[in-house]
Amino acid sequence: MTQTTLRDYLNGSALNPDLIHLLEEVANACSVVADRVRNGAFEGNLGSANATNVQGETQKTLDIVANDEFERTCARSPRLAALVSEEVEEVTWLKEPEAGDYLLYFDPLDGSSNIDVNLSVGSIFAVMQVEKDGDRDVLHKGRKQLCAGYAIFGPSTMLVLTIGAGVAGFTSQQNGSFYLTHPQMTVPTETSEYAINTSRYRFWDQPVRRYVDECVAGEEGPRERNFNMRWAASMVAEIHRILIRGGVFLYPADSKNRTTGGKLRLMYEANPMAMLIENAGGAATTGLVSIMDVQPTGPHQRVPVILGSKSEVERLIAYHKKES
Ligand code: P6P
Repeated sequence: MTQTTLRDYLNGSALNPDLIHLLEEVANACSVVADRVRNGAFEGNLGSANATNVQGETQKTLDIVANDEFERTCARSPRLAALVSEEVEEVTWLKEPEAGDYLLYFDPLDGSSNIDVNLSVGSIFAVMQVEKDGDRDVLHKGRKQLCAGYAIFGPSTMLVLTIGAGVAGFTSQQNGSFYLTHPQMTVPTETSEYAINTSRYRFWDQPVRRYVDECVAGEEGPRERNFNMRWAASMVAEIHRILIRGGVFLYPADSKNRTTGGKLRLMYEANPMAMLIENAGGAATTGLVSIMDVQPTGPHQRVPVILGSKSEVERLIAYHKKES
């Protein structure tokens, strides 16, 4: 049986050829990052880079390697105008808005604190259209994303992508090529699995405490069924699990992150994942508004994130509404 490659899938779509070119370069960058992560121990790339990024987080050597790879590879795309990276404070303009068509937002290596302990990590990306009014604006709502996806470097290397309708998963073979293995990824509406860093319980607002308390109460509690909890400390791994078997992921606003508005970044973590989850039949909210309706105020803005199986997300929205 002939396997469908990522190129076959993209060429069979209605996407602009220049956007297809960009997405292929993103896939190439992900393949190289996967190799560099896999060979980190042999290339002296494990451990800290003894630097901090714009987020104030300790940069791993591989964070910098992955960012440089994305910049180098994706800059080959003829119509890419600008790059917004988690690892770089300023927006990198490759050409004036009039001379380019696309903006690439990316977290080159998400969950990198997991690398040294050999757990799944990945790269997250989204593409938006440059607006030709020439004032170099990158702060567009997530609803304007043309496509979004992630690569996950786990037992297998996969690329999961939405180009507007539906979500497709591609698995990499040794030669670095991606083949369609998960043609229609969907999020089950119902779930009994939630993901949250429960060490932050004492900081949570009441709606989140109520939701988790009810899950923990199980069949003796108001939900009258038992729940399971997972926390991978890697957003890519959490979202991938939800796209495979359902679940709800929460990194909510709390009393510790109130001033920053949450932990996860809007432009290159929350928005891309929200597009994937919504296009797979799930829901994605800050607790108060849909993530992709948030008007960005800065390239590294943080937002609260609650996303996954629609029935659980809608319950959490109702709990937040009751409190507001
Ligand atoms: P915590 C990784 O640093 C990340 O940005 C996400 O990938 C992940 O979901 C979250 O932070 C983990 O946060 O508080 O468990 O370290």
